[in-house]
Amino acid sequence: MKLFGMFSYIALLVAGALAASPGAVSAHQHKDGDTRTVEVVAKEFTFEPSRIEVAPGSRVEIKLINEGSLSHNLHIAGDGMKTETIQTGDTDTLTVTAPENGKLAFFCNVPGHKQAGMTGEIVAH
Ligand SMILES: [Cu+2]
Repeated sequence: MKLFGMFSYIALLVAGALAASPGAVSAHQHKDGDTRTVEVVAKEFTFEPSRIEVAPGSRVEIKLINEGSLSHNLHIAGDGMKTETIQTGDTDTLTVTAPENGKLAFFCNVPGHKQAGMTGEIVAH
């Protein structure tokens, strides 16, 4: 029974590896069970949490909540994905696909905020 379970697991891994080749995007869509929502609180001048650990290739919905007194947003470095700039008490969501390994850096692009410490990272591992 235990052995059979292991074979099933290996079969799933092999199936996943085959599916991942050219159709990487659709393979990830099959992992919808991996999509999770992470609430990130923005304040002056931090994101909490500033480090979000996710499964490689999984989809993560980031729900940005502004609990500060200034406007904030969340930009993914390098790929142009971002939330709206939101006011105190507002929220906005952004869905990102985690890298297969490595990390995605993010920051608030309201002038001066990144420099003041509003940075974070989504780490796949
Ligand atoms: Cu900000």
